[in-house]
Formats: sequence, C-alpha cells, structure tokens
Amino acid sequence: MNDGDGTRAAEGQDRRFGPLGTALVIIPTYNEAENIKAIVGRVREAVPEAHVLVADDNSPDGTGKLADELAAEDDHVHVLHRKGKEGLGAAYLAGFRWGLEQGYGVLVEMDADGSHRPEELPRLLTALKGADLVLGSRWVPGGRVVNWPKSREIISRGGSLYSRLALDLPLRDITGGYRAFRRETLEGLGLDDVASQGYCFQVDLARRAVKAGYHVVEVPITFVERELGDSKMSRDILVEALWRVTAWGVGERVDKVVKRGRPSQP
Ligand SMILES: Nc1nc2c(ncn2[C@@H]2O[C@H](COP(=O)(O)OP(=O)(O)OP(=O)(O)O)[C@@H](O)[C@H]2O)c(=O)[nH]1
Ligand SMILES: [Mg+2]
Repeated sequence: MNDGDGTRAAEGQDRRFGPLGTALVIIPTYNEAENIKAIVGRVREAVPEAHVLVADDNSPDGTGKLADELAAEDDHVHVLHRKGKEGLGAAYLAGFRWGLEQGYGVLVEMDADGSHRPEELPRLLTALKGADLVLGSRWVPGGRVVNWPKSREIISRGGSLYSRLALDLPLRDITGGYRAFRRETLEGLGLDDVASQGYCFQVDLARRAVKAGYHVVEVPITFVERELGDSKMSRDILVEALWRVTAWGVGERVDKVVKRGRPSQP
C-alpha cells in the first residue's frame, strides 16, 4: 500500500476513521451487453454484502434491459436508466448522487468490462478503513496491466506522470477508474462542477481530494484489458484531458504567484 506523502498521511495515520457502512459499487455502462452479467455476478460473489448500481446510458445493445433482469432477481442490484450517452463522468456523478441519497457509506467506481477485478475489491475496502479515498493503482509496486499493448501503457503512464508533475500530486495512477470513496469524502469534494469527460473526471476527483487534504491511499491492482465489447475511449477524450490538466496546472501556479505577491496581513 502506498501513502501519498502530500495527502495528510501523517495526520491520517493518527486520525480515527469511522466504520465504513454498506458499499455501493457503481458500474457505468454503454453497450456492455456481453459483460454486464459476468461483472455483476463477480461483484456479488466477491463482496456479498455490497450493493451494485448499473448506471446505463440507454445502451442501444440492450445492456439496461439485462441489468433490469439482474435487478429483478437480486435485491442487491439496482439500475439507473439515463436518457442517452453523456459520458462516464456524468453517469458516475448521477450514481454518486443516487448512492448518497440512499445512505450508502462507501461508493465504488468500477468499469463493466472486467478491467477492474471485483476479486480485488476486498483489498480496496480494507485499505479504506484507514483512508478517505482508495485508488486502485497500476503504477505502484505490485500493480500491473495484463494484455495491454506497450503503446497503451506508455500513454497511460505518461498521462499519470504528466498529471502528477503538472498538478503537483503525490500519486502514481491518477487516471485510473477503480476507486473507493467514503461517503464523507464525496460530500466534501463538491460534485457540482467536477469535469465530467473521460479521464478528466478521474483526474479532477483525485486532484480535489488531495488539495482538500483528504488521506488518499493507492493500492496495487492488476488491470486486465477488456476481452469483450468495444472501447468508448477516443482521441478526443485524451486530448481534452491533456488540455484540461495543463490549464489546471497553469491556473494553480498563477494562484500561488498571486498569493505570494500580496502584502501580508497586518
Ligand atoms: N453510462 C455510461 N458509461 C460509459 C460511457 N462511456 C463509457 N462508459 C463505461 O465506462 C467504463 C469504461 O469505459 P471503457 O470503454 O472501458 O474505457 P477504457 O477502459 O478507457 O477503454 P478500454 O481499455 O478500451 O476498455 C465501461 O464500463 C463503459 O461501458 C457513457 O457515456 N455512459
Ligand atoms: Mg475499459
């Protein structure tokens, strides 16, 4: 387990974290008919007490209907039907709101395509007992990726490194999407103006958590490339993330310079 050193780690260790409460695993879906049953089944088996929320953007391939069938058979499975494709971030934000309203104590992000292995969720939840936010991390010792072409690994590692340097974050995997939040953390982050597009969403949440002084812990995971269905990630999403991270980084540095230039209070 890796403590982000700038994330109030020292205080975090002294701090008493409250009990976790019931977890809600939010799975955003767009055209995941080939994956949805398997992933929900694996979550239910790995952490039987957890609930699952499928946040489906009216997938043309009928994923939402399959999720309804699962929900009809299992009172731990829920479905949020959304109007149409609005991006993964928007689906998560709707899922977080639903989960907070329903009173869940932990909210988990997990992809539908098997890249985030439900069997590793118990380790994330154990780490959350002593943290405000746990990031499943490919790029800490013990973390790895399976079946990724070298090019994809270079882009992902490069994206995290760039974000780490531009935003001055003590984290290794900043774009990953396998995460567990305490409800209090999400409530404290202010979700109304989170950037909701693709990787920006993950970077923005991690950045907000660190800047707000939350205790963020990275836990190594094995990330498995999707075997079935199509990727929804695009060049546009990557370019937007690069552009936004750069703008945030420049904004933070300008703020620091402006603050330093101000006369000190009498
Ligand atoms: N509700 C919803 N879910 C989405 C949307 N876009 C992507 N997702 C889901 O978000 C998760 C991550 O998307 P992926 O396409 O797997 O993205 P990725 O993991 O970066 O790309 P691959 O490595 O190619 O799988 C999957 O469960 C998708 O079904 C969307 O617009 N709406
Ligand atoms: Mg994927």
